[in-house]
Amino acid sequence: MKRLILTTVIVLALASCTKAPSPIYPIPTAEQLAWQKLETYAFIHFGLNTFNDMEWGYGNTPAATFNPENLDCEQWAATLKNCGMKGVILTAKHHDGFCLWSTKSTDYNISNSPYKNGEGDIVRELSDACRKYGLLFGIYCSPWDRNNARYGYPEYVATYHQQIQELTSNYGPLFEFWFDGANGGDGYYGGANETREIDHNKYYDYQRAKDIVLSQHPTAMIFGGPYETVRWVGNEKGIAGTTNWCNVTETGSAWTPAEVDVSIRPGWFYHENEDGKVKTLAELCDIYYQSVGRNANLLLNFPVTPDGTIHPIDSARSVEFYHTICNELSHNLLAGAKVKADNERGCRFSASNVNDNNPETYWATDDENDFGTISFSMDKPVMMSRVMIQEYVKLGQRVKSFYLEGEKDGNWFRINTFDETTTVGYKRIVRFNPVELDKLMIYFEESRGPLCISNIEAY
Ligand code: FUL
Repeated sequence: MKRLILTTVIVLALASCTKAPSPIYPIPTAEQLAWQKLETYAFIHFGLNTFNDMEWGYGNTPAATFNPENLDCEQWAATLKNCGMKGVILTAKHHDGFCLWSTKSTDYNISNSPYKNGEGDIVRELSDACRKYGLLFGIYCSPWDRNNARYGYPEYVATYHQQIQELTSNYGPLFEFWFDGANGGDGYYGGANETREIDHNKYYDYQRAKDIVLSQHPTAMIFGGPYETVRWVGNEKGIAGTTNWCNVTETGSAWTPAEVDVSIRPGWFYHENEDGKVKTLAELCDIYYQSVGRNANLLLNFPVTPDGTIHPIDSARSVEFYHTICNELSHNLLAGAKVKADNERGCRFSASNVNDNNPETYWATDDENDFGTISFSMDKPVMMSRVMIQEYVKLGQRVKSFYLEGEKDGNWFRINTFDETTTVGYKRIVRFNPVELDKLMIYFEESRGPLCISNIEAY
């Protein structure tokens, strides 16, 4: 009997409880959401270009010039782990067509180089090191191939698919596959030395290419081509827009979050004359706030040296960068603050969900409230210079604009953020000059529907 009463009470409580807001499409897949939580991972550009001081090999550089003498993929993995990277994407083949594994698809590969007397396989070495160091592994395989005689003809497409097949079959789980966007132009092409143009959306049969990847790696993200699941941010400077929606694509309105790719040096490949041009700590921190802080993932490139290691300057700088960011965002000043909102949907959608440390709970407003304010009262005045906001993006990205106000000794004032404050998405971090506050207020001015905010922190 007691049990019956209890069940009835629970059922009644649930029935009287408001429904969750309806999703606003598009919404992310579970895989896209997991990918977005990675936030930072590394790129490695390494290949024939490394040994010939080039960025875009023409496709005729001899394979014999590939000879790293102290190659150590564990040094790469350890370095990347030490600077907080969650994974690494390797240029298994760049535009010059040279393959870092002993592919059956072309002779232009590592087995015809002096490295380990032709027995080497860098895709294997790095994927093994990643497993050992707890990093995810991804692959870049350039569709453009300036070496292949049949590039531009139907036969090359089968060759390209074979390369993808080999790379997706033999090296364990992949978290991302990169089809680069640079396509067609001049090249060696087996000695033809000419310019070949292709229609990159049609030529490569990207549907098939994607199917090959996903059939073995169903959770992998696809970068590039018409069926991509993550998109290029549009520049290689390390900057996402202050307004950054996850539903902007060339072809439609699918959820396609942005990835910010940028090199720690000016070039993607190593050049000795860039040893003094490694990005400064301040530049790297700006890049972080302008990528991860603007609802995008950061893909930070490390050009491996001809020796076969990550250069000590790059390694030291990136570790310093990681520690700086960790320090800046380590102590949440809103933990324990009193939270109040002007509108709450009720039940499990209360405002206090934004600082309960649980990404699965969120503050939601009523259906007619596509705006709202939330305030935090601190026990004692605190100095802050950064606010982080996260939407519950499982139900879609909503916020279109917001701003911050602070209160000190009873006076309210607007906080001048460095960035324009428009979209939020999975994560938005805004910076401002340090201010001392008793209270913080966030005004969400406009949204595509009721607000769904899962987390708010300040530092
Ligand atoms: C570009 C390429 O052309 C560059 O060489 C580099 O690989 C970069 C990540 O993508 O499209």
